[in-house]
Amino acid sequence: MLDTKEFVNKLYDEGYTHLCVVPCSFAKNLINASINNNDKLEYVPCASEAVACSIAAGMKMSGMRPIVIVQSSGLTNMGSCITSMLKPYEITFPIIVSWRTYKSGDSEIQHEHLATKLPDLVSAYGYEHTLLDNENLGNAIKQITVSESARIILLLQKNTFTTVKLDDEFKLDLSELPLRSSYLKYLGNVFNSSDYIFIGTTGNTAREMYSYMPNTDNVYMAGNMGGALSLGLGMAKSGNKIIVCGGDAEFVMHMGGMTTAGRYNDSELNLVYILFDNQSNKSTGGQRSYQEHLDYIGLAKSSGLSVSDKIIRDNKSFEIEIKDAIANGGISFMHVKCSYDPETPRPPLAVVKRNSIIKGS
Ligand SMILES: Cc1ncc(C[n+]2csc(CCOP(=O)(O)OP(=O)(O)O)c2C)c(N)n1
Repeated sequence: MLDTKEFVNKLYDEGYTHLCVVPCSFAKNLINASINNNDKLEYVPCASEAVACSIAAGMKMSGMRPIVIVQSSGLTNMGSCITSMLKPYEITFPIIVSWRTYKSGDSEIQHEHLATKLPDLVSAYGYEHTLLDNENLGNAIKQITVSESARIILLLQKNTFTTVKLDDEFKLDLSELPLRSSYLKYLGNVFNSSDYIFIGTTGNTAREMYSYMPNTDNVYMAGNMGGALSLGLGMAKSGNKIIVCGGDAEFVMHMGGMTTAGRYNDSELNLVYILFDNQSNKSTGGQRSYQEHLDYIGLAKSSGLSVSDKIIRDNKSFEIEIKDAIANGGISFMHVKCSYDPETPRPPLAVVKRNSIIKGS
């Protein structure tokens, strides 16, 4: 393993200035070390990998020294930036991609394809790939400096970095807010014999739905981060009644989906997006999403969704608002603040695969 604090210090000594990141649990300790030492190596949390890549390109063009860190599924989001910006404009900087693996029978089906095809994808982008050395820190730093000016993508394996806890001053305190499970249990009780279909997003929302609302008709969207509202729109357009249980990081990843959805907000449709906002990426290690500057309700409203003006922070308000959203029809949006539940198990493969069953109207 690499000593994470030393690694960050060495990157700083080499002149690196920023880590442009969409979190992955493989990079959790590196992200924590960067946040703890933000004056040395600035942590730039990004809504999507496309955003991370473009910011890094701009930084490099302006004389800064960024490093991009994303997970394998996110490398696909960077495709346009890599092939139509980095390549033709000959911009290079280190790109570290965590290589998610897959075991047969595992329910993390979002990683199955790239578990074997990641090198082919890297090659199709016109890059070579190298495994980041996870034993020799000096060599790992050298690999990074080489990739500064070459088309090489560094692949990060699990357990490469030693444990670094986030300093207390950077930790979130959500203790005043209801647990997400309290809202989910309510949905589970009210909708258990209804014709509503629930979509759970990648991250912990889907996992918690499996534990806390087992008797509703649930689609567990293990991957496709950022696509839940659009998936819901597609399903709702054929007459299905849909409620999406989303997360704050998933919500912003492809926020353009909301501007498209707003065009279809009419009473024929039944679609509710509930943004369960725990201000963090719970499932990848609890990194803050740093999105407190966002007025989610204002964004949804100006995109054309039906919203109530209230940020929901308690169960009673939640019950009133979800009833209203259902009664009014159209496409509704709810911003619900919540705190952390203990870890719950992932839905098993057979349950996740039910996603592929066509749900007719
Ligand atoms: C394209 C892509 N990039 C990154 C990830 C890694 N990832 C999985 S879940 C997640 C964070 C989800 O956070 P949020 O939506 O707020 O839900 P929470 O886990 O907090 O409930 C991330 C970054 C991914 N699955 N796909």
